[in-house]
Amino acid sequence: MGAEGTPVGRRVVLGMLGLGALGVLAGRPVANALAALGRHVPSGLSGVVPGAQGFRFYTVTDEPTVAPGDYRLSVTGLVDHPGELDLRSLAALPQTRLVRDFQCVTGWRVPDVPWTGVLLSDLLDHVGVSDGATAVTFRSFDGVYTESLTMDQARRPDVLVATHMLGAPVTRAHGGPVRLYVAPMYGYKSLKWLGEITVTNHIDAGYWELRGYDVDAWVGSSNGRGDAPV
Ligand SMILES: Nc1nc2c(c(=O)[nH]1)N[C@H]1C(S)=C(S)[C@@H](COP(=O)(O)O)O[C@H]1N2
Ligand SMILES: [Mo]
Repeated sequence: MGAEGTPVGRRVVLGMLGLGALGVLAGRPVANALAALGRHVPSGLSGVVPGAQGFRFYTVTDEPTVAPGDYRLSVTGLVDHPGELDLRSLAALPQTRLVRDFQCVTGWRVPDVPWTGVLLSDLLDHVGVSDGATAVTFRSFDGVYTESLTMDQARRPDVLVATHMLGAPVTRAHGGPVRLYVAPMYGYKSLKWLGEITVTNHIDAGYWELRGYDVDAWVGSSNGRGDAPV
């Protein structure tokens, strides 16, 4: 599979649900696992309903919410100036616009998506990265989803802390008010509901990577897929 616009197959959806269930079963009594699976089924099914512009909405938790005025992005770890950035502080940093495809590892791809926000590299310069830092870890304010990038990947000119996509503020369903957009990698790297950035000296395998996906998630050369690069 893998052509543009290919619907997510039943096998893939069941496969993803299965992976989620396995992760839960590994650590908890079966009754809890079944309850958890029940909670996750609606998210899995909503993932096969086409969203705006060809996106599908994916989440492994209930969608978290925060009022824009209460939003804070915490930046910690190996940085010179740890602290919290609100939406106003993010808007005051240099803004970058990218128009690039979005490709999910399950097969769907949305062409030519406009994204705007702060280059992660500019944000890292703003807080100052300490000597010895080699990686960056991200956590969503849903508290569950995590991702990471090497410092070289994080410094790329196509990795964005996005406040806008599709010409409007990032919606709650798409991870608003702030999400990551890692253009050259599969969608699971583009963490939604970004709450915390930690500069570190090691790679932390992310949510889906602990469940079998490649940590280096390049579109076209990872996860055994033959997609065209983004
Ligand atoms: N917090 C969080 N971020 C996430 C996910 C998630 O479940 N939770 N799913 C990822 C996956 S697998 C994809 S393909 C994209 C989907 O983005 P969308 O829901 O805006 O289409 O979000 C990524 N970021
Ligand atoms: Mo995905």
